[in-house]
Amino acid sequence: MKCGACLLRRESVLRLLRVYSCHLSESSRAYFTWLIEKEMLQSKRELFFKSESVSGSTGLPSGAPPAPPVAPSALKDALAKRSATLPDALENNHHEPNGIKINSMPDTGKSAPPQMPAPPPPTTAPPASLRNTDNIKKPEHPPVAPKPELPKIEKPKTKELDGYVGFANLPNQVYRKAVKKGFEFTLMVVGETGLGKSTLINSLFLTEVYDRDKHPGPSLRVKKTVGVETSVVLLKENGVNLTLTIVDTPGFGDAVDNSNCWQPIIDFVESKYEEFLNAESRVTRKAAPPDTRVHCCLYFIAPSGHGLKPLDVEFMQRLGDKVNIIPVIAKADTMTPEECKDFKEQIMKEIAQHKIKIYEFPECGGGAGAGAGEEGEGAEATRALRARVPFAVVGANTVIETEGRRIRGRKYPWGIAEVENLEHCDFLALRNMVIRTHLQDLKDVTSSVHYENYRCRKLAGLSHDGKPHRINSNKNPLAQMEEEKREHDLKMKTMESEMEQVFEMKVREKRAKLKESEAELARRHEATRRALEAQAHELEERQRALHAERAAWERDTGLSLDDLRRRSLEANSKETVDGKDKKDKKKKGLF
Ligand SMILES: Nc1nc2c(ncn2[C@@H]2O[C@H](COP(=O)(O)OP(=O)(O)OP(=O)(O)O)[C@@H](O)[C@H]2O)c(=O)[nH]1
Ligand SMILES: [Mg+2]
Repeated sequence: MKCGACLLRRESVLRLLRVYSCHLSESSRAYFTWLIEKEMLQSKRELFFKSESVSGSTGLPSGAPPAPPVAPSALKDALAKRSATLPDALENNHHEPNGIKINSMPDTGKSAPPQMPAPPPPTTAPPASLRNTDNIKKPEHPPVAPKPELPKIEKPKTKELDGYVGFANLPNQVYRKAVKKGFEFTLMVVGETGLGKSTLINSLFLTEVYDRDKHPGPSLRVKKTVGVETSVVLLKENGVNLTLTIVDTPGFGDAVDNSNCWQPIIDFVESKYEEFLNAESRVTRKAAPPDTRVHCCLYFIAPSGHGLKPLDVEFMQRLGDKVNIIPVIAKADTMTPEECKDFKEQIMKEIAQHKIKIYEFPECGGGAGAGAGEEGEGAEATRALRARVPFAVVGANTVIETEGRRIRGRKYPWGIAEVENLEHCDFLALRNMVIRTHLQDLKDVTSSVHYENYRCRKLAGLSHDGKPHRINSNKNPLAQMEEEKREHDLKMKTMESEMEQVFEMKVREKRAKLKESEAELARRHEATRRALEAQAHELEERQRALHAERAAWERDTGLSLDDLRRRSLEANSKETVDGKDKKDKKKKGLF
């Protein structure tokens, strides 16, 4: 390396040369300037590194590099627990008694570079469906865009560090940040009515996710879920917060016509993707918009023992590429273990036969019980989990006391079906899988596969069935606008003619109705007229009969009605006169 004074001298010579270059021809001057610039840049660079090395020689201690930060004991414990779930052990790292891996200094007495820990293994393996590229649904008409030439990225070389820098602490930072932020998870239950969806949700979280008044215990239960119900609860465990969103859907299958009964559920799932996409695409957006997407869907299969119903097949086929489906056999306490085993085999056979996409466990599990360094144990646990699919579950809201134990279960005269007993059902395996070991993987698959599919479809202008609803090519925008305008006009004309047709139809209907009511009125009028005529006729008949009766009576008695009337009038007037005389006499007697 040159000394500082030499470098300064070189720079002043270069400046002089630049002044001199003004007298050169155009082309020579350009070349000369370029050369001088290059040289000056080089000398500046060298001067900079010179000063860096000078200050560096006094700034840093030449002794041992600073020890890595020691994690607080609570954090250590948490890390120890966490490292127990990491599938791959870092073989070259030393282990502290509490299970935390801390870089140790080799005992050489001299300052030696600390052993750098290998990058932490991912807590979850990459989603299986990501590895399986068949799972990523590509739109049928992807927009064809010219491929931009990407700059070549060189593979970074591995460098040995001379000391401890501190980035080995990165996993701790991520861990702390994640714990502080908390976790979000959305679980959906779908299936026929009365299969115990709402009951299982309560059993899953060892708490009444639903209020007791709204959802009384099994013996009192009458409530039937009638719409998509969303309940959000904040669960806390060892300082970790989990915001759990439960989506309970109304049971289907009991209607006469079940066509499209899946639509409200598909709409719900897609509306959540839409919300997320909108939040992501805002001009001013949050770093991490709230994730309300459905991460897991427990699909309840009736314990019929015969296999999937056509409705189950149809439903799972439609929902399989939109959400992580985990099939579940409901009310497993109604089957014997042998029946349950056969039923599971039958269901898996049908799932494969109908090419239904269900959630696939990642190859080397999310670490179900895999301790640090225990290679293959995670894979073993995953294999065991896979063997249990579809999970046969029992749900109960009641806690029973038996032999001094308090257990969730269903009490029968012949015994108790325990919810959390792996010999009775797969409830515990399901809960461990969804919450303890694969929650993050479920979220990852939702985000990187299902949401990406939706996003891709949406941005490519495809409808949910994968058909293009808009011409989308790399045409010039004006032509595209023209085309869209033409389409719009055409649509308007079609709508106009449709409306005219509807209008004409309505007018025809109205006219027909008017004619009908006119005819009805005429009919009623005619009927009334006839009734009146009949009454008049009857009256005439009666009158005639009366006259005949009178004539006969007059003939028989020799009297006429007029004579009778006259006589009675005379008698009346006589009575009146007699009465008056008597009164006058009385008056005279008084005075
Ligand atoms: N035998 C048995 N009965 C159960 C089980 N789980 C729930 N039940 C009973 O089944 C009935 C229906 O349970 P719900 O949880 O309301 O069923 P649901 O699927 O939510 O019904 P909808 O809301 O109509 O869709 C209740 O009487 C429960 O006690 C189970 O695992 N085994
Ligand atoms: Mg319900």
